[in-house]
Amino acid sequence: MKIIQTLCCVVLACSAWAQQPTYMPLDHNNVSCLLDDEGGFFNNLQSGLAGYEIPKNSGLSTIFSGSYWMGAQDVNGTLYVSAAKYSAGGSWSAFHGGPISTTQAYNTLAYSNEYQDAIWKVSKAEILAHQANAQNLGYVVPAAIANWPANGDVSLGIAAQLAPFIDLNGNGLYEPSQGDYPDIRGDEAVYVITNDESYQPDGNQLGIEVHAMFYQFQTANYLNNTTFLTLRVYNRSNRTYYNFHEGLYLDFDLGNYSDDHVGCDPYNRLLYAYNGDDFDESDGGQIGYGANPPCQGVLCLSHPLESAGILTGSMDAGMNTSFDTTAWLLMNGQNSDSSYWMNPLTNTATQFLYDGNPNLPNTWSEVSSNNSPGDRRGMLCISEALFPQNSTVCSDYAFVYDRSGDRLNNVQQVINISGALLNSYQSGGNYPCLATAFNDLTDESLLPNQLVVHPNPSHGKIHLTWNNIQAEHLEIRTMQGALVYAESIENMSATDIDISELPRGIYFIQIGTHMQRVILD
Ligand SMILES: [Ca+2]
Ligand SMILES: [Ca+2]
Ligand SMILES: [Ca+2]
Ligand SMILES: [Ca+2]
Repeated sequence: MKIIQTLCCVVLACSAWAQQPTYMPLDHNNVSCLLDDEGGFFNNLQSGLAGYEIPKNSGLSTIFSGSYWMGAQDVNGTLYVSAAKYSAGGSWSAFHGGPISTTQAYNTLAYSNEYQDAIWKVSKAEILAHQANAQNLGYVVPAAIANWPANGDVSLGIAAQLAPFIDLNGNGLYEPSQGDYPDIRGDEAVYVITNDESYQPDGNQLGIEVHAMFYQFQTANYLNNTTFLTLRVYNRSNRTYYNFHEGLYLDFDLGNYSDDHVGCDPYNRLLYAYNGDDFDESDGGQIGYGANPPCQGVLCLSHPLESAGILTGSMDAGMNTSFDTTAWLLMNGQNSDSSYWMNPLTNTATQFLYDGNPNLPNTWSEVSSNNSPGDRRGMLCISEALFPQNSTVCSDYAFVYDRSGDRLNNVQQVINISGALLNSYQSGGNYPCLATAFNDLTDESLLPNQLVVHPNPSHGKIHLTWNNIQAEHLEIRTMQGALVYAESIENMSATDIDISELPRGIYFIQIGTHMQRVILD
């Protein structure tokens, strides 16, 4: 039983060291997720329950837990790794709440008063009300805005500039009573500051400060099922790093944890989990999604992927004794015995495990490999060749979800959503890593392209709608790629088609670079 195993881990972790994470929920759209200030996210180690619930208040969840893996080498090739794994036998975390103190003031009352709970939440509505009222006589700044961790106390060796804010008078000081306000993205955001220096389980930490902003939009489209993450990593050590790797380690549990599959799509920078069979049963500890289980993915908007894939038990066999080395090897596409990951179709080394589409039979997926469904964990990783001291690496991610059809349709939809978000990002959408100030307090700049097919499965009559897609033709192809239908769609945004004469089966509808899978039955 998953839950009991995890509770044992929590007891071990707590007895090994007394750090207590502070938890904060983010639940402003159809997702309710739990965040903490010890390098973890989407989990609750104290209760042993999954922490990424979707739909909100359903008791159903797609991710059990997540954590950061950061690693790099110095000029001599020495390895530095700060990586957390929730079940790594008593030292599950490599991060502790709060910013780096260059004077090692971590145990002072001033530091612990400020950063005992190194996690903050503020909403767009609170900021708008603050903007409207800040100049009024007798106005009291609300706590969520007053407590924003914008400036660090330099007398404690903390950086002067921490969380981003709109600085109306440009003096570098956060003065909410003068109208300054937090620079967030989304309708609500949770901001977390952690470092890998104040807690050192093994002494080869990087000396980095990690700023994580998780944010959500409340919308009528798929963004309502999306959580965004911006990570800003500050190198506050006295070393220049090479081959910096940043990984997100995710224990997907798609409802019932024991019947899942995982795959990746390097082109769309995506790692995703889907159910390994058509029905997600409940088990004693976790409600299952039942029929038509969803697909849950995570993609990196800012960076191409360095590696991604499913992590099997044999890969992390060495984790409890040499976890840092194993995490580093995995981020580099190697097993814990240093052998390289292999693609069985090409018989060559690969950084991407199961990089095929499970809808396409001649690609490498857990479906085409006839794998037995089971408990799955995955990792996706990006890299920067150079990470000098006093510099920052910024990365934008999105956690995307779909449950509009059967389990494999949902995989295709998650791939399509990822493609739409990447298009939006690469055409200069309003994302934190792309801008010095990103709080324009409107959502209109975030309107990704979409192609919607209804109904699906279909008996032949299909209604299609799309927006922001520039293309001259709509095409329908078989799974083998044969063209069976084409239509000119210039200056259109919707059409009705009838393919009831075609043989029953799976088809792909394509407009420009956007593709949807439709089942004809
Ligand atoms: Ca100011
Ligand atoms: Ca499942
Ligand atoms: Ca099942
Ligand atoms: Ca799992």
